[in-house]
Amino acid sequence: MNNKPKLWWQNTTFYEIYVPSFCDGNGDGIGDFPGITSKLDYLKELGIGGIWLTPFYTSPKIDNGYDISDYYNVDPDYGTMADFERFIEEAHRRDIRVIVDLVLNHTSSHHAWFQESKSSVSSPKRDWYIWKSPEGKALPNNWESFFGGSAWEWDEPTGQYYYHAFAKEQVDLNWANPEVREAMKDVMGFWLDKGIDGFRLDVINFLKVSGEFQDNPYDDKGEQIHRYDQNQDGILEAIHEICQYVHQREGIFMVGEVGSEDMDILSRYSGSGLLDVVFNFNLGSQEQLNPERLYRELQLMEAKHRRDQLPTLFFSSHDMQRHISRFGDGDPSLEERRARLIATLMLTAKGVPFIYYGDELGMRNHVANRIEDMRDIQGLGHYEVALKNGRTEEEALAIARAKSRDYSRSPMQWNGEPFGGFSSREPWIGMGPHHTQIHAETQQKQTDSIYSYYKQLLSLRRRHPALFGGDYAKLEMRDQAIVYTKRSDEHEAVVALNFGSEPLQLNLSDWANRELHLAAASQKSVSLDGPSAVIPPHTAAVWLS
Ligand code: TEU
Ligand code: CA
Repeated sequence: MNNKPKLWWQNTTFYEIYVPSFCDGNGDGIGDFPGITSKLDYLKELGIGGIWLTPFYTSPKIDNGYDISDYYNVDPDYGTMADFERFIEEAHRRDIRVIVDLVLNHTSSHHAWFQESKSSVSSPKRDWYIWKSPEGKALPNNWESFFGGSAWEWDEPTGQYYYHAFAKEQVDLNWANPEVREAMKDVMGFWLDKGIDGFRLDVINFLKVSGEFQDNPYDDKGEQIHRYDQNQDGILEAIHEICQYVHQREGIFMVGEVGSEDMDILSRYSGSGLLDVVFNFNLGSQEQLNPERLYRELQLMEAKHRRDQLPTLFFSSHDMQRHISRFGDGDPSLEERRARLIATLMLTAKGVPFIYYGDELGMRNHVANRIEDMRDIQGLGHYEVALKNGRTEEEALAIARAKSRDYSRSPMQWNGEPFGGFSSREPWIGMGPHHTQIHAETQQKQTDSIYSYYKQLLSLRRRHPALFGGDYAKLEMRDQAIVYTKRSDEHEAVVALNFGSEPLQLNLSDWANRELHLAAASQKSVSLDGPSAVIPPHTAAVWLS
């Protein structure tokens, strides 16, 4: 990427809103559009430029909306079409762009297309999904669903199996069928006409499965390797077709979820004629904080992106645990300091940042202790499978907790009220820990809160060319610190992220050609003596010229 952004998304910081958990406007315990719209001033004040909305279309919500039964409507739990239109209008009025999450890979089993498809083997929509007749009732192959068990579901009336990479209520479409591709382009056109600014495309590398249906291999831990059910031949043609259609309209941004940590696989999917960017999970998905690994991944991102590609920067999502909890080593005194280091990395490094709602407040993981409190189909699905395989309830619960994605989905913590100001009644999912202390209302008033630190970083990133654009001039590891210089024309930024437990000495004149000023520090105590600086343990500092 050349260091001067030309397209709006190249210098935009996005904010992911998990729609059911952000703000409940009508008091039914579920987040909705009137709620989200009422919080746009908060987002403007924070300084974000784009919103990613998770699916809000009509859905039985087996997987919280990633199972769409009507692509042309808003689910009544989330409001009306008029509420959605008003939200777009109000976001745009504040110069906030909106991208919507679209699930092209599968529909809900309640969708009229699937109902038609399963009505008979000769249905005109039979071939819209992936049906297989094996010998007798033997499974077509060993492919596993991500939510536990086989990816094949038997349909007794028509005597065939259908394929589902996720829940059996999320049926995979057959993208080899041109009618499917046309139908989905129509869906995209519909939402573009509503004025949205782009799409986040769910599991976009799943659209094709191998036509030979070979068994998948297993790794040495016994986990299936998804070799034949994703990243298959023909996938890029399908994505190219969608992108060409969407990019006929100017300025529409397309970010793809390609669930892979392999940068060589990822890099196939973006660039000219394809997606604008893909989520690179390699950086933010580590289970524990490992600065060397972060450094290596940053180097790899630099090496593996061509100049027409830009990486993404994110550390939490609705599928991941919150980084503050993952990286805190269970030590409350480290959690927030490390979270501020990560925020600094995310908002100063090269790439398109995606903040996950509540991370700007330091919201912690929510833990469902009992199976009755668990909401996520991925946790619940594996629980059922474990019980079926003869595990005890206790063992099954442990497995379910390892698989569940509830951790990061608890309601946004707006204030100290019992339901966090999210809702007036008990929300659909439990509140996060310490929610009466950790919330927006107090943090907005405190200049030294993590919220205020995010706000400061966002403001720097919006203003400074070496931060919103810029290429790395240097990227190094010093003991346990990652240090980099970014440059854009005459502008320079130096960022030091001291993850270690010892102070870091830095001679700034080694890093930049110009005189720098300290623009932000994650703790108060960075000391400067001429061009030499001392950065305390677990502290980040940003200098600008
Ligand atoms: O996630 C895709 C995906 O690969 C996840 O299942 C991921 O592997 C898992 O969550 C890791 O714990 C997307 C959406 O982001 C997710 O919320 C949906 O459940 C899924 O697609 C199906 O639509
Ligand atoms: Ca509601």
